[in-house]
Amino acid sequence: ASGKDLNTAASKMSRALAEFRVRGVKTNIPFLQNVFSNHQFLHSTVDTQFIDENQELFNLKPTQNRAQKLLHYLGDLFQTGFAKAVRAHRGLLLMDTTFRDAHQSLLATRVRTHDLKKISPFVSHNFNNLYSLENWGGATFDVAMRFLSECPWKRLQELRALVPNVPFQMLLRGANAVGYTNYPDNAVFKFCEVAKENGMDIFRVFDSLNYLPNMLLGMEAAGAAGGVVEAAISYTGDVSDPMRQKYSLDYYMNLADQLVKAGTHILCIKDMAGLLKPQASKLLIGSLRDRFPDVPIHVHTHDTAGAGVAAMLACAEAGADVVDVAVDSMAGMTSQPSMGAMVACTKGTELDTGIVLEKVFDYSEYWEVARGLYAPFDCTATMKSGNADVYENEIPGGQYTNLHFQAHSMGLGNKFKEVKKAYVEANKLLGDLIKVTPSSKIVGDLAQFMVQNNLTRAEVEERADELSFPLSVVEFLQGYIGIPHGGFPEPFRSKVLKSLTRIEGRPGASLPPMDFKALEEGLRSAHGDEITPEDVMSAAMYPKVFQEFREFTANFGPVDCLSTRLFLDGPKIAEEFEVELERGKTLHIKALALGDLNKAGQREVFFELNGQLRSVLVKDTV
Ligand code: 3PY
Ligand code: ZN
Repeated sequence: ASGKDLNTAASKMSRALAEFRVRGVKTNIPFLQNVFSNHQFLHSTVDTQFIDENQELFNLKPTQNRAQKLLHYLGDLFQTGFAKAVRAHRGLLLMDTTFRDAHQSLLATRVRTHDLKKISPFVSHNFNNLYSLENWGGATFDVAMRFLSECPWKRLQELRALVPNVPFQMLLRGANAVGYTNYPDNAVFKFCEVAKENGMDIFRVFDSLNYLPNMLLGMEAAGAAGGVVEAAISYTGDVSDPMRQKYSLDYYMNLADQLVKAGTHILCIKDMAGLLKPQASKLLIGSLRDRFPDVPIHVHTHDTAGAGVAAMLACAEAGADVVDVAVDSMAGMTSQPSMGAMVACTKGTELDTGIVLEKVFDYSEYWEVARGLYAPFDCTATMKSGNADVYENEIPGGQYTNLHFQAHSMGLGNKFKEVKKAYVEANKLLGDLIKVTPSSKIVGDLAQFMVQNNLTRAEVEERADELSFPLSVVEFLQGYIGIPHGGFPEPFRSKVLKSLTRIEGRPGASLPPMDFKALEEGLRSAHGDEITPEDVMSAAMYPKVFQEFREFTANFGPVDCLSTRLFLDGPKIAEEFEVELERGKTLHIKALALGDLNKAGQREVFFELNGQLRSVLVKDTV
């Protein structure tokens, strides 16, 4: 294989397999037998096309337990091979966040599977040298069901089918999985297992307090599922500022030591607020590179202050293997730095990404149009730029946009500045936390509480025993999400909690295991027999949201098949359109007319459906 081919998912896999072959191990495992008896694999070069054309060779269908165990062993070799290929790769690798964090940060996570699917073949054909495509986890799981009325698992399955050749990456909130609070351990394990079965490859695992026991749990769950484990240290403060002692270089190096010792395949610095300045990048990434020469380093940032490209270049120069970008029209501000800028700035240098700039332009053009469909959710409706004040308030990208939006919609537009100031004070009250979902929400809740009640930090501290704090704040102090670096703030904690219980150690350790059988039975009696293991996991993560999603689909059908304009705005009178329910099953619909309002406040709406007149009665909202 040429050096360039080593970028591709197929050659990463084949490298790992080849390494296995070199060791001379014989196997009875069908999929390896398949691959090893394939003449092309054994005797010629392979690239992504090899996977595209020989997908049956990679069907993992273990028939017995021994095979399953061996697969674990082989899976482990594969991950190791993957990590080695990443380290050996020349040039900078990119993760594309357009399908997840970019729209979580700019469009309130509203991008629908429909629009992701349309561009997926293009990504598969033109971006097969990406390190990975981040397309799942974080807030997407919740939002898919809650606001888009679509199944997050179906998204994963459909994208996997359309993009078989680029590794998929998800964001796992450690012991919080894809939720906002700790789940029982077995729920996190099962979640990772089902995610892996549905096509997920790389699990970025973080904890919102960098609380090691929570991180280890998530890493173990991802590893046991056979995923590539990418342990992520959430970054706050400024390692290049000698005045910022709490989150110093030593703090990060010690944490990295523990994560590497625990066997992470990839080490990630997750700069969720975009605080990593070029100077700090040099120091932190340079030190990590020296300490762990064999461990791939991946860096994530947000461009809120506008220094994202500069910081990621500094990280790459200091030895990072992979950095995160979003396509140009979905980049910048609270999203990731621009893919086009990174590709152009590294072109022809040692860090050349191998990505074709012209293809980035085409990709960006698609998203510029698609982004327009989501205008009602677009942060640029009110927010016109990023702001370097993020270095002071340390608000994560997605939350920065949310708080701005909330301040505006509550008529507190000019209060955003006040909310940001309160956020700084709330953070100090809580002991200067790492701030990322869900700890960031706790700080945000306290900040809004302070603004609404016109309270200063000194007043909150003084009156802590009599104020009714938001529940999230109280639960945090009780220890529901883990223990912050440096411990809980005292005497604030004792004043707020009084005699309320305090959880010792890792919260998940004291939660009873989830009973999946009982959960499944409950779902069957509520929604009928067609309940999949994926549905059980959706309900395990979000019981109420899942129930409402199922009720909605039972009433309104598969709305995920509608185009985004139809889904958000509905049809115009006389408009004709097609809805593809599945391949070969297309509905031709024409919206004809609205009838008069009846006494019950309903209106008859007339359609032509596949040439036949149809009408439905709907509650009038005009
Ligand atoms: C999430 O948890 O959704 C995040 O994006 C954190 O940065
Ligand atoms: Zn992020």
